[in-house]
Amino acid sequence: MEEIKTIARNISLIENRIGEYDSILLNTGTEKKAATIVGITGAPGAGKSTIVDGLIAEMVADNKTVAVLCVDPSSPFNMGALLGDRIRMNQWYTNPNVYIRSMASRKELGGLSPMMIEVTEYIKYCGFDYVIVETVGVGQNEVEIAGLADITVLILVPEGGDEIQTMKSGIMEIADIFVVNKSDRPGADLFSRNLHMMFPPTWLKSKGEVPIIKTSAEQKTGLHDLYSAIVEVTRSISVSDKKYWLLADKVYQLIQSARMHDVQKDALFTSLKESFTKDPNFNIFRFAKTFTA
Ligand SMILES: Nc1nc2c(ncn2[C@@H]2O[C@H](COP(=O)(O)OP(=O)(O)OP(=O)(O)O)[C@@H](O)[C@H]2O)c(=O)[nH]1
Ligand SMILES: [Mg+2]
Repeated sequence: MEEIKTIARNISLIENRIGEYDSILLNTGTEKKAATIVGITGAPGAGKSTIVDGLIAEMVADNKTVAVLCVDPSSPFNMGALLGDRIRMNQWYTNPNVYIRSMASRKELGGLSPMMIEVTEYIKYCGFDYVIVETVGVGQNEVEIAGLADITVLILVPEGGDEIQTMKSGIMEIADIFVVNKSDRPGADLFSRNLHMMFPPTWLKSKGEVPIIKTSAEQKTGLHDLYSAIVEVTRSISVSDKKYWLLADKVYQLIQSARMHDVQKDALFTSLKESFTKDPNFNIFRFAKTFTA
């Protein structure tokens, strides 16, 4: 494993797009062993961080090294959640086999920030056995995480009946493992059965049986089963076209963010306001052209 200090420093360079971040990224992956990337996604509060904490314990007990990337809530109202994560994963901060990094979520382009892809790709080749990426499943995030992760775990809760009714089929299709967390609450069995009945038959034919694991992250039950399922699924991963589409989408975003690096919305606002108020013949198309000429 690379030195934690070096990893932390390089991630900061990538996050802030400074120093030799470009060459760090361009040299990523050459002749190095890749970690298995496990994406953990699900609705806010489903128990993702508590599950990650339990998974770290399973991995460490199995003599594996693990890095965790979680996205800091961008809203100040969510600082409680962030502090909660810090406390939840507290015991691991001093463990030499574990590296936890929270990252600010910058969503200029919607969905996962390009920076998240960059950091994930970088850390994948730092010598860890596993990299766990926790993202809140809102909008497109779940689908995007599948483009990054080798294995995607979708965390649901027994009260999520309405949620599966309205779940976009894309989200179900990207999950390699379903978790029904908070199964200490009533309705977990019924929910799991209903969930299973919702799997599209065509999909089961192509993917085979998809594991549904019941956990109570809080009571620490089912976590060993979840880890075993992750190990099992990792053995049989096959890369599908869906993954290449998602990756192509990522590349598109990377190109977009590289080409747009000198265009900032705040600056656009100021400059537009000025032109608009000064120029009686203001024309939005001519204004836009001054940026693309
Ligand atoms: N009853 C019960 N509560 C749980 C369980 N797992 C987590 N919780 C609680 O659910 C709340 C949210 O847990 P988190 O692990 O922070 O959930 P999260 O999905 O990471 O939340 P965000 O990152 O904010 O989206 C906390 O109060 C946990 O203690 C469980 O298995 N059973
Ligand atoms: Mg969390």
